[in-house]
Amino acid sequence: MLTINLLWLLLAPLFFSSTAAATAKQGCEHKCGDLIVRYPFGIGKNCSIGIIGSWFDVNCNTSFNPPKPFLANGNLEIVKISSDELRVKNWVAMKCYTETGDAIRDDGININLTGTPYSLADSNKFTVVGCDDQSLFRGASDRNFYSGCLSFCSEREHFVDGFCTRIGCCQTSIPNGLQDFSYLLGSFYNHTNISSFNPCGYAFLADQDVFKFHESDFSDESFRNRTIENVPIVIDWAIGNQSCSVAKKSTDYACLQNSDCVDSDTGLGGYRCNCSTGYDGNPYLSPGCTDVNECENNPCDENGICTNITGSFNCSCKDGYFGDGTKNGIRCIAHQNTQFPNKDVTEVIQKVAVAYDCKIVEGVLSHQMKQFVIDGNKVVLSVSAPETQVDDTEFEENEVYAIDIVTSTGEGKDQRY
Ligand SMILES: *[C@@H]1O[C@H](CO)[C@@H](O)[C@H](O)[C@H]1NC(C)=O
Ligand SMILES: *[C@@H]1O[C@H](CO)[C@@H](O)[C@H](O)[C@H]1NC(C)=O
Ligand SMILES: *[C@@H]1O[C@H](CO)[C@@H](O)[C@H](O)[C@H]1NC(C)=O
Ligand SMILES: *[C@@H]1O[C@H](CO)[C@@H](O)[C@H](O)[C@H]1NC(C)=O
Ligand SMILES: *[C@@H]1O[C@H](CO)[C@@H](O)[C@H](O)[C@H]1NC(C)=O
Ligand SMILES: *[C@@H]1O[C@H](CO)[C@@H](O)[C@H](O)[C@H]1NC(C)=O
Ligand SMILES: *[C@@H]1O[C@H](CO)[C@@H](O)[C@H](O)[C@H]1NC(C)=O
Ligand SMILES: *[C@@H]1O[C@H](CO)[C@@H](O)[C@H](O)[C@H]1NC(C)=O
Ligand SMILES: *[C@@H]1O[C@H](CO)[C@@H](O)[C@H](O)[C@H]1NC(C)=O
Ligand SMILES: *[C@H]1O[C@@H](CO)[C@H](O)[C@@H](O)[C@@H]1NC(C)=O
Repeated sequence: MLTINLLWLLLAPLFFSSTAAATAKQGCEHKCGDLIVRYPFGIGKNCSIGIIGSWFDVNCNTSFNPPKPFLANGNLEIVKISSDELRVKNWVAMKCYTETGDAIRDDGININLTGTPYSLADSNKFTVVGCDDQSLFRGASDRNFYSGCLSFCSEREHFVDGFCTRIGCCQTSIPNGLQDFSYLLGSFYNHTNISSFNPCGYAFLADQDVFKFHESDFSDESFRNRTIENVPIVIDWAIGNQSCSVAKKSTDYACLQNSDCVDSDTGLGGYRCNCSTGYDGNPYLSPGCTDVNECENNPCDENGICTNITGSFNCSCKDGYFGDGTKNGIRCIAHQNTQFPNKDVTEVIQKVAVAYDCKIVEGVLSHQMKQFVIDGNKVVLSVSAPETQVDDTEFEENEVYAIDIVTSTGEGKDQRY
């Protein structure tokens, strides 16, 4: 009995996670702690894309609980892997001062990713937090890029909570494609006079949508650790250093069936693969991207019929409806001569009268009109009453009616009788 139960537990993940199959290479682990590792990245021997060395290896260190994923034998801890970027834990420069202005701690940052498939994304903002701090960001490689920002303030300033507004916090843009860069902190007055509420200054890169500045950050001893943990740096990645057009001719071209090649926009060369519209899966893993059944969450009109076709879907309409069947286009419209009885009009007239707090005067009929016939046989009753009965009929195309309605604020009875 126990064996069977265990077997179930072991087999269940294989049966139910069909996406896991497309995530990692066969026989490879696809998770390290909470991180989902999607090929071309991989955990363990021969699990990542091999053609460009071991840059896509994820070192899953199980001596931590939960295990921590690091990039390519380095010390960059990965937070998230997406189809076009990576997020890693932050690098925070920090400089702290005593009351008398002596620097007691000075940690600068120096990163060199030259020769790797990785570079800083321009969605990062270079950020300085402090009230007597300035930092210079230097990006080397084959271009010389310098940028910087300074923040100067006293306790009396009005700090805007949640926003980096140049008061206590400043931010500046960086271009994408930087691989070799450094930053460290400097000060004008060594934090003298402000050390009571702001002993340290900080500089770091931050995904512009994630970092929120708070005044309490100035005196929070755990600010650096919190930022490292919670504010990721966005890293662009690419396969190799060739453009799509060149890579397509090579034997190790990575984009498999039904996928498109997308040139990296970092200026460093390289490309990524993307499933073509109407297909999904992992474009780097055999058999490539597969046809999606778009009809699963009906993309057509509610009275439409969806047909799954290769790479797309078609919409049409059910019997009794016409149109193109699409949700946002012509949709599906009921054929006009189906079920439109005269008593529907009687009901509508009644509803309008009620809305205006009026009564419809009984015994008034609307007649169909024909050529030379004013009062045709088909009629519409303006209000149903026990004394007046008319035949149930249905409206048809091209019929003409003279609508005759009398309303009253009184009883709705003709006083002449
Ligand atoms: C990794 O791949 C190489 C070349 O394909 C092969 O020689 C080697 O045995 C593989 N190693 C493992 C652990 O599968
Ligand atoms: C895992 O991390 C520990 C602690 O930092 C370190 O000593 C060890 O070498 C790491 N193991 C691997 C395989 O990287
Ligand atoms: C970064 O690494 C590249 C290649 O490894 C090297 O040429 C360059 O000088 C390094 N940059 C710095 C600032 O050390
Ligand atoms: C700040 O500290 C540095 C080094 O300790 C010193 O050279 C400089 O004069 C100090 N500046 C001020 C304004 O105290
Ligand atoms: C610090 O405070 C002293 C005394 O109030 C003042 O003389 C000095 O100018 C202040 N320094 C700065 C940098 O604000
Ligand atoms: C920050 O993290 C480091 C390393 O994990 C730890 O040694 C240090 O005590 C932490 N600092 C604070 C203020 O939590
Ligand atoms: C492109 O990558 C290849 C192999 O990784 C390397 O030998 C070559 O120098 C790179 N070319 C450029 C322009 O970086
Ligand atoms: C990949 O394709 C999806 C859907 O077709 C699109 O939204 C996305 O922008 C594409 N990514 C790249 C890097 O081209
Ligand atoms: C899908 O719609 C197109 C355009 O209306 C039509 O040409 C095609 O034959 C349809 N395909 C199927 C499988 O219904
Ligand atoms: C559309 O749906 C997918 C997923 O179920 C199938 O794999 C495809 O074969 C199917 N395409 C066609 C043309 O039927």
